[in-house]
Amino acid sequence: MNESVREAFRNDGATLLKDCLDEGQLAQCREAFDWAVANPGPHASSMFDGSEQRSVVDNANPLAKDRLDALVSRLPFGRIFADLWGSEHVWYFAEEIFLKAGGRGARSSWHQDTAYLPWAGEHWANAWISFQPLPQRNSLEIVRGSHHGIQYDGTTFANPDDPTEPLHGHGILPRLPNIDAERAADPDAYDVLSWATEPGDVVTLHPRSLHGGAGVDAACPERHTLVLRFFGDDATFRPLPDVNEHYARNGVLFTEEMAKLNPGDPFRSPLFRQLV
Ligand SMILES: O=C(O)CCC(=O)C(=O)O
Repeated sequence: MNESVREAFRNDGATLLKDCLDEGQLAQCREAFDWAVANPGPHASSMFDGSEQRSVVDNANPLAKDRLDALVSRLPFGRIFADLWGSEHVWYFAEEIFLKAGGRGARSSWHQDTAYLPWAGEHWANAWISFQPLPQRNSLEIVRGSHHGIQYDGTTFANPDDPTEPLHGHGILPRLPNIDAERAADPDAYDVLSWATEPGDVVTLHPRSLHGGAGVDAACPERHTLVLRFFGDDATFRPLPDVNEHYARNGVLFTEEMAKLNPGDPFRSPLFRQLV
């Protein structure tokens, strides 16, 4: 791997891995994605307006775990992230899926995954794998370098009038800025990265990066994206605020396993498939 790619990920918190997956690997990812849509887990949310607007989001579906653990063993991400981070070991955490169809809206609100997941350290990455060619304006957007900036509160994702509605609240973490509103007033208000992608390309981002966007429109009416999450040697447990009934210090995924970890512990568990 070229040093400039490592440097981009380290400094910017995101980079495009061009032609990362071959046709066969991509077909296996697509099969796993389609299976996950057809077999939703306990964290799934979906919307269908009865005509054409449809969205599905699911996260760490326990029904899909064995299938996805087997899939990632056949993909090149262990080797890629070991090299990208300079980590001796790489583990697979879990997946998230995003289906957006109907050609209107459906931007993902800006957020940092680390407002929802008890994670700290440099060796974390989401591999964002979309199955359609995406113009830049329909692709994921990432605020450059924000993985090293402020840890904001999350958004509830539940208030269309306020995309910054705090997840944890009580003023524990700073409220998210309204990035879309600020950019509407000044397009240069944030240094935002995004790339047009072709099937086989993978956008990889540090999950603490502020990211969002990737809506659909008439020219790009549909997007199916499989996100696979990985971590390495410099990944630790960082408890979340524990101040409201919706969230615990361990987050909402693999909570029993997470309860065994103390602040600053290496993020390890036999539950997560070691790839390298
Ligand atoms: O694809 C999207 O709309 C959002 C992606 C995302 O939030 C993530 O990869 O963590």
